[in-house]
Amino acid sequence: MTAPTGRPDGGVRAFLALGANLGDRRRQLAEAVAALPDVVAVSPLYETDPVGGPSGQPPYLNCVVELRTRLAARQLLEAARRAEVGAHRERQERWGPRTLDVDVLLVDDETVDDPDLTVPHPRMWERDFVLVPLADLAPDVVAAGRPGVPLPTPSPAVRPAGTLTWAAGEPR
Ligand code: GSY
Repeated sequence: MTAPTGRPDGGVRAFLALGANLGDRRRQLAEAVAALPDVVAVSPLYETDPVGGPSGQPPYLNCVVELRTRLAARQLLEAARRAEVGAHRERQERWGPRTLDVDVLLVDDETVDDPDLTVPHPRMWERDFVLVPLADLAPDVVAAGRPGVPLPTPSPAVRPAGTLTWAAGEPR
């Protein structure tokens, strides 16, 4: 594991991916954004075909948030878990439908390789439901992670679904 390098202002750039395919998806995402620490930007929403898991799952609503934070990846995982509990998520079958999933994607150049946390997220570069909203917020990051590959764009499997109005009622 390496610690984040930090910056003179004390914060680093981090990205979390949010997804929901049960319940009031938009509300759960909005409440999660409001509960997460140090959020500075929220991507547009996308309605996306489920990847993996049992067949017949409902579509996901996905977005990515950008943080400017002094928290390390481990602390961000704890914040993500708290947000999931807040959405009444029970930890059930792997890849199964859920009211809220929050994944730590990137925390500056920090790397973690623990049984319960791998950063950068090990599957992020294969998932258009992550890459399309991440490219909206940080095309530089996506381009650097996939040199020579065009930026991902919406598709029939990753459909624009508006923007989030978060809990306080303010558009982000
Ligand atoms: O890994 C996040 C949960 N998840 C998703 C998701 O958020 N969106 C889509 N489209 N498919 C998914 N499969 C899983 S598991």
